[in-house]
Amino acid sequence: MALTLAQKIIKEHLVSGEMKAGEEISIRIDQTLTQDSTGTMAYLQFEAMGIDKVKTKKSVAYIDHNTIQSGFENADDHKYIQTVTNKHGIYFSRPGNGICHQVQLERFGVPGMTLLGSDSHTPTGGGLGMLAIGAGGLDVAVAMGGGAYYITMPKILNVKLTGKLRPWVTAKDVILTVLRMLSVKGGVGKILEYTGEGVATLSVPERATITNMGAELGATTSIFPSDETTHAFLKAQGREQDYTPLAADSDCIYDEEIAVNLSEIEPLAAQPHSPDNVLEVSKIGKIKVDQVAIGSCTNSSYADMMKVAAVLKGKTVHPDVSLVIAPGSKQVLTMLAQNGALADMVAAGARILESACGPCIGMGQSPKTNAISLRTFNRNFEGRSGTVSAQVYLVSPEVAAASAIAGVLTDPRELGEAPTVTMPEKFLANDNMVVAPAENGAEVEVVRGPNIKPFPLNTKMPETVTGKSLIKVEDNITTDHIMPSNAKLLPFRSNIPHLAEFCLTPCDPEFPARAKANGGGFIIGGVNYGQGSSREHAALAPLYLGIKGVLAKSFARIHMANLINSGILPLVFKNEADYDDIDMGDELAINDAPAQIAAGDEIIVENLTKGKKYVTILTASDRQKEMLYAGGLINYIKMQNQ
Ligand code: MIC
Ligand code: SF4
Repeated sequence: MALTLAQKIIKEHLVSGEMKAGEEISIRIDQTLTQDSTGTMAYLQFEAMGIDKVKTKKSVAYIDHNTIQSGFENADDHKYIQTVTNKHGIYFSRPGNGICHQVQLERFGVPGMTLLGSDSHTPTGGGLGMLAIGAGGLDVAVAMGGGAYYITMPKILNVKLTGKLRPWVTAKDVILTVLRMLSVKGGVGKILEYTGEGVATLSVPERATITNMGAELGATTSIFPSDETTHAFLKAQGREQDYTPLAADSDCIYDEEIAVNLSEIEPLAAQPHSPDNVLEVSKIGKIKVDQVAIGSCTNSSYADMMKVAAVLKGKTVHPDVSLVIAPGSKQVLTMLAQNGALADMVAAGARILESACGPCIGMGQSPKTNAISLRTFNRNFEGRSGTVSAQVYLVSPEVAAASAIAGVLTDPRELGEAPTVTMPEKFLANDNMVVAPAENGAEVEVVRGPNIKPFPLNTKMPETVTGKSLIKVEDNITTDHIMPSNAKLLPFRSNIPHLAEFCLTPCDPEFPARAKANGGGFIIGGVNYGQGSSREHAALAPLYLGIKGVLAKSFARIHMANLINSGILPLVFKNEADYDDIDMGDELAINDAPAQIAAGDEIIVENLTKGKKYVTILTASDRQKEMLYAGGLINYIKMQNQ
């Protein structure tokens, strides 16, 4: 049978299940990545599994998120991750080496392999023709231990690219176009596969910008073929041996298809507060800008930075704009330093940050009150910058640089001829900031600072699951709402009791106290509940607060998996109108819960306060049902090992 590229890679890695959209399958994982803000938890869970050495082809732990060390916590976490990875056969990318997705693309990604990462932007690897998927830390821990990764077989959506980008129009504008077409929930349950003659016009880093931000569509992943462009990129990285040509069969059948003509795209921006709120820069107009931030795993490649440097060269940043730039990796930063582009940036007035996530996750550089901030990042959720009143626009590096000079949002086409940046024949490859695992792990002592607290474990599912409706939230609630992350909270990623005090507080500051006072209960959510990051803290903090179930109109993929991994029921209203019926404080009950779950997909939730019954749907495989009975994945694994 003719297969798409994603299907080919899945077939090659299939451990169980049938490759039919909607069916549960499991796949073998070749590579894993973790970063520090999800890594501490993932390694604590890996340790709990009692496995000596990782069983993957390559596992890498990055330190890139929690890099501001304003207290001992982050440094303690770094040390814990460095020692625990050294012990268990995992490579350690030291702070300063770069953002996980950028470095993985440059140094480790291999076309045709599977990559599972405890970060939602892991699909960046799809730019190299990898099947790269973001997941909760626990799923990554299981994969490191050699366990298969379970997903629902996605539909394959063909994004057919024709034409060629015009000057000043970028890969960022391509993915913003797709976001405008499909919305932040349009990719749920799908893999986006890019094909067509337009593919050959895009470089690997440009492809990676597109697959990276596929996460904002809610897609399982996105993938480009591996072709001569991929070959040249890997060769320039000194990794020609990792190249294999890969493409879909010419007669394969896609479940869905959209067409994007690259020649028609204009410079775009995603307006506050959602990545799909997209409009042409020229239509938004020349709004005054207070901050410009360039970097992140979406747009911090060598080529992006060189274009920014070319725009800034010989100019001065507008006096009312703070321009910060974080080159994506040590490779990029070193090359900019050597060829003089860094000097052009500094001379123009840019504030250079270390190669890390930085402002993208609110780790510093929060803008001023009511600021307009232009960012080359991938998420502009309200408050994510660390300043609740800030208005964040997502733009290309070219728009960002042009606007930093002008002081107002600027369509870079006004600048005349666009700079041409060619890929270097050789990237500067020096992996001296990647520490190889110890030969003899048994001799390594794992260092645990006082910030490392045990993670919460659920208990077996009771016969009757009861509790109050503790909060009712709108559509598109992000994990940034559920478990806010900023410079003040990120240092506590290994301290769930502390984090739980902030759970859902952007929606309702009283939620944690109410949940505790009631001994837990239920969350009522709208459409696409839990979109955004892979952080399982958005499930672990509710678990700690006693949350038993979330009743929502629909869920984002990774968050739903994280809830089940924590033994929390993700239930979807069969009839969306029932959402309106439930009020905060209503007493809810699921009678004979395990029996109802065993009997099928429909679970009856009773509203004891209103004397009503709601039909909800639990989309869970038999294996996930077992996990729910056991009280989460760790308890399930423990039971199986008994
Ligand atoms: C994000 O961009 O939201 C993060 C921070 O990278 C998260 C991971 C995390 O919360 O630690 C993600 O995308 O998964
Ligand atoms: Fe880091 Fe931002 Fe990328 Fe998340 S989206 S991995 S915070 S750069």
